[in-house]
Amino acid sequence: MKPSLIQLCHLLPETQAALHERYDVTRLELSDDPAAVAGLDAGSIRGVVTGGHLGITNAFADALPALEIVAINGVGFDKVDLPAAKARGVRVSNTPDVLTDDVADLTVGLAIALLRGIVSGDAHVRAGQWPAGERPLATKLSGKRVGIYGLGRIGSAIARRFQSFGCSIAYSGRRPHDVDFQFQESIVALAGDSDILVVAASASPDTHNIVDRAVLEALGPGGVLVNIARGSLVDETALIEALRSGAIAGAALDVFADEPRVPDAFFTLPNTVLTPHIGSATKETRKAMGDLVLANLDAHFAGQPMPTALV
Ligand code: 8YV
Repeated sequence: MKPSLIQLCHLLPETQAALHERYDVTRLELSDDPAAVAGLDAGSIRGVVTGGHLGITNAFADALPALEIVAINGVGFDKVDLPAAKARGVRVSNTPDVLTDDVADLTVGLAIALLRGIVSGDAHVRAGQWPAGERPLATKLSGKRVGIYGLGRIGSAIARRFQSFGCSIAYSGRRPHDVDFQFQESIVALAGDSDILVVAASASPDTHNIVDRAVLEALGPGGVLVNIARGSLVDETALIEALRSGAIAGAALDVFADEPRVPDAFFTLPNTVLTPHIGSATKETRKAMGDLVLANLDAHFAGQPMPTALV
């Protein structure tokens, strides 16, 4: 008999097909209401497949007494209570590495789009405004000082890309790494020495709203913020205020505190570039992520070690 799974996130059709071949899959929306699983034989559900941005709540997991594995289709595990999973003997896997390039590529793309006015330039041409006048001059990227908060796998890939633009790299985070980049003890100090502040750390209670008013003031009127990590790392109220007042020059954001809801205030701020959490959203990467989700599930149900286990 195929093991029964609940699928909470969207998957590519080929991943979906492979999942259905091997497992008995029920597609559901994540909910804290135990009624969400009421129509199912909850006691038969042995696995949950979920997105990094979705995770699983303890209430949902608790409604599944036979749960053995939560396979995250993403690198972030901030929406899964790992200690609670461990205490219950539920295993958790994620999909690191395979999405690193895409997230790092997007970071550089966002920085260039913001500094060079690519999005507003595109709108200008499409609106037929070019004959009426030139766009204001933009800001150069090459050679700028880039500060990276969170020099993990993704932060390091971002650093390598900006290095190839002749940018200097500094970083901050939990601890210094064995790298040639300058380590700053605090994110305020990092922001104070950066033209471009990139948020690449994972979300946790320690990093909640870590980019606050003091950090934005340190970044200053010439500085820009790029966030490709999680919206919860940035105090959005302070950011909107800083963008309005000119305390910083601009922000490029792929992630928001309450996705997919984005504060209306961002829509009217011309010094922003906003994307809908597309860091890993390419066909190639989503295929690789799906393959890794399947590999983790298959290993678990075969009694083998999972390739990318968190717990
Ligand atoms: C995706 C992500 O949005 O990897 C993560 O943690 O947030 C993104 O890659 C998501 O996980 C896709 O399901």
